[in-house]
Amino acid sequence: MITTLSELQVYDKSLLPIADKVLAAERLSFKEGMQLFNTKDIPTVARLADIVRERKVGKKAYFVHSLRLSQTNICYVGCTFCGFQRKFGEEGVWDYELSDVWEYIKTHGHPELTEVHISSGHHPKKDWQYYLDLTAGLTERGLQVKAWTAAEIHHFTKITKPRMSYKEVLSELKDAGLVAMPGGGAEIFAERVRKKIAKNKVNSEGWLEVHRVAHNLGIRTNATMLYGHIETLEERLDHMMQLRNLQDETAGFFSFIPLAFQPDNNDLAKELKKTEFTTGLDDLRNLAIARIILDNFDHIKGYWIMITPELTQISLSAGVSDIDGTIKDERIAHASGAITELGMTEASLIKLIKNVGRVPVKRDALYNELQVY
Ligand code: V47
Repeated sequence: MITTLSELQVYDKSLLPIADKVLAAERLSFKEGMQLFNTKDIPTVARLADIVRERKVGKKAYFVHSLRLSQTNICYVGCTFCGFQRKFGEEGVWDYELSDVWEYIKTHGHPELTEVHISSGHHPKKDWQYYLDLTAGLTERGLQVKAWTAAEIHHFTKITKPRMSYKEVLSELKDAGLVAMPGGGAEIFAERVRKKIAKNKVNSEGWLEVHRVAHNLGIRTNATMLYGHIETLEERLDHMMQLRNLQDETAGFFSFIPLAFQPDNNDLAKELKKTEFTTGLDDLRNLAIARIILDNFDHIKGYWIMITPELTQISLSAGVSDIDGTIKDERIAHASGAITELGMTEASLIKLIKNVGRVPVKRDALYNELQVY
């Protein structure tokens, strides 16, 4: 492991004080974070991130045997970056009743499966009991339910009668079996951007408050950030800083997952006339800076669905310690043009990690280690 400045070979000498701080495990300021975003010396940024990663997890790299469940794509929110959402009666719409979900689990389930990660829309008509029964039914089938973004929790408070609080909604879901929450719906916290791309979704204050309440109830969660559209680099860093502050308060986040904008079949891409994916360099820089800035997060996740398995493998040397999982049936990124497979086998994930000299660790939804390969 690199421990001295001379071993680091820093090309951009203005980064030396930052490198010093990272080697001494000291926290970086906003200004220093911006210096990392503005330097052309990405190899140094990646190496610094790798030092932080190694300090946290050593040679281990984590994955989960998971299944993505998108029980509906009906959504009334209308985020402009989303190609997944449909209205009733539109082409390509689907909407599972509970019996359809149990069939889906029968078809896709198998003994290795541990986590079901639910990713779907804000349905205008489904009642509160549906979500409790869905969570309970999956739990009864022996699966760990990682579900409901903060945006959905906010939506649930609106469909309960009388209107329940975040705490009440989350407590009932926890009693039904919910073990962890995904990090979706965070997008970019800066209201300037949020107003343009996700104006009907929970605001950033609400998103953070749902996670605060979840953490206080003992429900661990993740956090995402959608980047590569109209946000500035300052707004990316501000997003990370807000997460770092909340993590200082609650220590409830497991991992941070940057989500690279997928530029097809959505209004935002059309408006921006954007047809190209984020660059590999930007993806890598973003992951590395997240690893350095979010010193209180255990994991930075490289989401192979959106940045490809190849770049995810490289990102293991730039701060990433978790590569999500088998997934099997991803629908949100693919609705917006993702070019990756819908899922990956466990064997491929293990190979991806082993080929760069890391030790694959199969984990469950709560990061308990199930098997070390
Ligand atoms: O909230 C939607 C994003 C999220 C696009 O917690 C898009 O482990 C890029 O949250 N381009 C859902 N992103 C997925 C998600 C997630 C993914 C992987 C792991 C975890 C975790 C969570 O997908 C949405 C939104 O931010 N999204 N459309 C798009 N065109």
